[in-house]
Order: sequence, then C-alpha cells, then structure tokens
Amino acid sequence: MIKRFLIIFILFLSKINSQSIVNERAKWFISDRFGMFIHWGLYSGAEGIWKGEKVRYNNDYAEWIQYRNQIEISEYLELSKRFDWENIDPEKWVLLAKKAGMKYITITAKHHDGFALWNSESSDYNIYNYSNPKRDIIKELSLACKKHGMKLGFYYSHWTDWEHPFSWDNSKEIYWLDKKNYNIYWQEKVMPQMKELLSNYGEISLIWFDMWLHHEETIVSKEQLFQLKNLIREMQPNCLINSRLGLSIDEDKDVDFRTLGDNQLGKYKYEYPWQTPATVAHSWGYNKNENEWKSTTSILRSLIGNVSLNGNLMLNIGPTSNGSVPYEIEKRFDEIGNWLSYYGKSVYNAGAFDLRNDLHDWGLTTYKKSKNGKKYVFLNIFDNQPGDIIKFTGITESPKKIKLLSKNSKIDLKFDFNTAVTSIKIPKKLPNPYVNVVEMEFNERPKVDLNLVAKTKNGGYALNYSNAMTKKGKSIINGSKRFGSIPFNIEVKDSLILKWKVFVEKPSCYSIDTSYNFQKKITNGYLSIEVNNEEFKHKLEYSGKTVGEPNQDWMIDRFHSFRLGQIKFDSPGFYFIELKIKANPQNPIQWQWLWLDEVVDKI
Ligand code: FHN
Repeated sequence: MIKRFLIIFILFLSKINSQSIVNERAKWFISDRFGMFIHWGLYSGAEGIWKGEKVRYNNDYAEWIQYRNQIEISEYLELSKRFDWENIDPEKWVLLAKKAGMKYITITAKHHDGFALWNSESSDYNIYNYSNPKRDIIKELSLACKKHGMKLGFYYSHWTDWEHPFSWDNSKEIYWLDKKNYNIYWQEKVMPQMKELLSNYGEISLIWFDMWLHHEETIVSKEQLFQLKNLIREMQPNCLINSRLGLSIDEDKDVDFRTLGDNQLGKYKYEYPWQTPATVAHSWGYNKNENEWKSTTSILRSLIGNVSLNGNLMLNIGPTSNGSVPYEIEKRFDEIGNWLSYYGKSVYNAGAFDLRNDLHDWGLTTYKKSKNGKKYVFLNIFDNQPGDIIKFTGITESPKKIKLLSKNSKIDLKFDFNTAVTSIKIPKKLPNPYVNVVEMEFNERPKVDLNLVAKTKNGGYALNYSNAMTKKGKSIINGSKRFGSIPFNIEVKDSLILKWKVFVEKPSCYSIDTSYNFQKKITNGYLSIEVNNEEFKHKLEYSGKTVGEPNQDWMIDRFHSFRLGQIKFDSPGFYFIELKIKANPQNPIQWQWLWLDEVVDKI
C-alpha cells in the first residue's frame, strides 16, 4: 500500500516537474511567438560554392561548405577578404526583424565552423582578427538590439567545432578522439567562450544549442552539459535554454523550450513552450543558388499553425558577405510584417484553443485572453473562397460580438448561433490576400464540446480514426507508405468500434461511404454503421489492386470507396455515428474513413 502511494506520489512529482509547465522566465517567449534566426559567418562569403564546385551533399546547406567540401582552415579564412566590412551593419538586421514583426533575434555567435563572431579572448579564430576594419559583430548587434528594444539570443555550436583540434568535427569517426582530449576543447573553448557571451553583451534572452542527438550518442558527457547549463543559470538566470542542449527530459526537467526539427512544423498541442526553427528558403547560410523560396502565405500559415498549437516560429535569414539579404527575403518580410501589423492580435500573446486544431477546413483557430479581460477566439481563414458563410463548430455558447479584422477598421459581422454551430456571414470579397482573421468575443473562456466533428465546406462529415470520440477493440495504426500512395489506415484483425458525434443543423439526408482495403474474396467479415437507431450492414468486399506509380512496377492494394446507404435526420440536433468492424486474423481489413455527404436534392 505504502509502495503504491509512493509510486503515485513520484509520478505526481515527475508530472509537475516535467516540461508540462511554462518556466516563469519563458513567459515572454510564449507571448512573442515570432523570432528571427540569423546564420551568418565566413561561409556567407562562399555563397554555397567552393572553387567552382557547389556545396557537396544533397541538403545544400551553404553554412556546411567548409566541412562538406573539405576546405583547409587557412583557405577558409581567406573568405574574410570577400566581405564588404565597411557596409556590413547589424542594425539593419534588427530593423528588418522589427519590420517583419519579429520580437527576438538569435544569431550564430559560433556555428559548427568554430569561428566566433565576436572579439573572443579564448580563441583567436574570431571575426575581430579577420575583419578590416576590426569588427565585433556580436557587440554591434547587441547594441542595436538594445537601441530598438529587441531581445537577443545566441546560437552556440557546443558539440561540434571544425576548428579546435580536439573537438568533434565528424572526421573523428575516422581519426580517434578520446573523451579526455575532448574535455580539453570543452574547458578551453566552450566554457570560456560561453562566459564571454554571458558577460560582455548585456542581457541575453536565450542560448540556442544545436546538438540533434542525445548526448549518449555523442562524445559529449552529461556532466559537461550540466556544467554548461549551470553556468548559464548562474550568470544569467533569466536566459532561456533550448532542448538541443542534448539532455533528455528525464535528465533535465527545466529546459526552457523544446526545439523541433529543422523546418518541422507542429502537429500536436503542448502545454510547454516549443519552437520550429525554419528557413525562408532551404539553406540557412546564404546560398546564391537558392531556388526554393517559401511564399508569404505559406510562412504565415506556418506561424499561425504553430501558435494554434502553443508553439513559436523562428524564421531564418542568411545575409550575404555585404550584410544585405536577398530581395526575396526583403519582400516576404515586408509582407509578413504588414500582415502582422493588422492581424497580429491572433498571433502575439495568443495560443491554442481548446478544440482540435484540425477541426475546421477553412483554417485554424487561436485563442487569447486580452488585458481588458475579454476572451477572443480568432478564426484564421486560409481558404481563399470560403463562401458567404463560415461555420464554427464546437463552441456551445453564443459569442458576444464577431468582427472581421481589416486594415483600417474592424467590420461587425452578422451571425447566427445554433446550439453548437455559429454561422458567420462574411463579405464576398475578403480584405487580405494571404490570411483573413475573424475575431469572436466572449466575456469568459467559451464552453466547448470536445467531441464534435465539424461539417466540411462541401457539406459532409469526414470521420476517421483520429477524430473519433471513442475507440474500442484492437487495431494497428499503419502510417502512409510508398510516398503516400498507400494511405494512413487502421488494420483490424478482430473487431473495432469507433464512435463520432456530429451536430446536424436542419432536417437533412446524407449518403454514407467508407473506404478500405480488403484482399479476400470470400469472408464472413463485415462492417456496420449505426446512426440514429438505424443500422447499415455491409459485407466486406474484395477491394482489388491498383498501380501506385505508372511504369514503376508498383502494384499495390487498392483502397476503395464503398457506398453503404443513405440516412435521414428528421430534426436538428446531436447525433452519434457508430462504426463496427468485424474481421478475423486470416482476413484483416485496412480501414480508412467514413464520409457522410449531404444529399441536398433529397430533402
Ligand atoms: O547543422 C545545423 C544547420 O547548419 C543549421 O544551423 C540548423 C538550424 O536549426 N541546425 C543544424 C541542423 O539541425
């Protein structure tokens, strides 16, 4: 009994100590939401080309050119002569960030090449010694940030350093390096440089480490990482530390924010702070052959998408050797900043709403409690042709007001609230070409029904495994394969029962389709749907084969859509739809979805 109590108590403690809390010092981070990342260093002078050869390796990361193209340090340093030192002005980066609506900047104080962008006392391999006139870019940037009220953070490559003889430069996979020597690098470069960065440049908002493996898979030790972390906590207690420090959550519960993979957008709602580091194009450092520019719309959607799941976006620029940024960046940053100046309400100091973030097909929802105590639900509309009415499903009380945000003023919108669906009349021509924002106002955080599935713009209910309110029975979740030609599906070898809840606004009739793959011709397996006390039984049918990719010898099992029947809802209200699948281990079914489509003519 005591043992059981102890286990429960420990579990409870580990829960409150875990990253499920927002550290007090990270409050600004979850409010700011949007930051600038700067990758700039000697590599910017190479522009992704070395001696006429493009940077090796398919991912084209121009800041990796020294390593990829095997450049000797003496030759690499020659790149400093290509820089237009008279014209480089870090204040311009700060102004660009401000213009784009970004609230913090993180610069590569030292990237993997080991070259410091400040006048480092611990290593001569720094910009002060190789610029003319002598420059301390970190000092200049920190002053510019202070002047313009911009928070500043440093990227510091701790694990990897291609300059120090005892650091990890990946070729150590061939040339042996022991932990003792590695510790020399740690104690004579990492620790003193970090002390310099924390002492000489004012208040530092965050240190951004970049080890993408857990320390046990690397040469770095847990003790070294704690030594580094403790130094930061000691010298700048308010400075945030990201999860790429390299410790697991079990080892260190108070890493301040989690860093997702490069350009990896959020998929799930987390209660603790997290961030996507993203590029405007592909490379992080300036690459003159860059040709993969993301559009303004796509960047805004990424930002809003992350905010709708409680996350941040830190968008990277790779300035050139004269300090400027490509026109493609200027243009997009102008457009993004312009958008944020009118619609930033739904991003800054906003976060996830209680409902599923993929509930509606017109866009994504964010939520904010404003200083005046009012609660706002923002409908960020991605759809360019949403029609005259936007439907919001899931809030079960009427909003006080609904407005369309626009450049000059807010436009009051007419709306109709019905039990769990708010229908909002919107203008035929929406004001913004990228994303439009509708603001719903409430006195209190509105009540919601978490189980509902919203109707799509095309008049149907798309029911699948992830939006089911209950799931009973055993099944295997199969991710999509062969580049998605085999879709995500649920494999049932015995039985599975899924249940969904919908709100039907008026008497109406719906056809019912389901998609699955079943490869047997004779079976006693079946699938049945129960809606509104009516049952539709369907004997599993052989779904056949198809070709995934023409001329590639890709015969795959076919996922086919089968019509199950038609259902009539005589009155408005909540309805449950239950799907039962009965199969057996010899004849499994791979089930995909149910689709209820409104049959308008039949009413
Ligand atoms: O290797 C680096 C890369 O150059 C860049 O700095 C990115 C930014 O997140 N981080 C590493 C790869 O994950």
